Amino acid sequence: MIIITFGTFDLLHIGHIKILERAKSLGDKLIVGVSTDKFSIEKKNRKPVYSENERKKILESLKFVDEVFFEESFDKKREYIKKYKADIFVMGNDWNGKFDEFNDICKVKYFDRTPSISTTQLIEKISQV
Ligand code: C2G
Repeated sequence: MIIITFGTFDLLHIGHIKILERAKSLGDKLIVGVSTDKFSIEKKNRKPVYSENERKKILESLKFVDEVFFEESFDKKREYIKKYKADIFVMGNDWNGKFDEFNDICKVKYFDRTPSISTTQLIEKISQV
């Protein structure tokens, strides 16, 4: 079973690790679409702290991540799912229901987010040190 998930994964933290680990536990291969800097800025209205190449390399270093590619936009999702022949598409439930349209080509699963941690909170906490 091939699992696919997407995200910016900036300042990788335990919330990211948990969803990636749970995603991998559903199958044999986990493919991650890491958002390009340009797409991340469109989504979050701020530049990621780590560049797209750094975020890609950090994800590639995780033992439960098998392949990482650059996610350029929301509307290429169907193309990515088909290209990587994903059986299951995993996202955190902050996206609950948002990707159900892809249920015709794969199983869409939403996992609970890890509470009280986010990249934005981390940046705020670090800037107060
Ligand atoms: N996440 C989580 N718990 C947190 C923070 C994040 O489970 N405390 C999950 C998110 O739900 C998401 C993944 O980690 O599934 C990556 O989070 P982000 O880097 O914030 O990704 P996002 O901006 O939601 O990008 O096309 C989809 C988008 O690229 C998703």
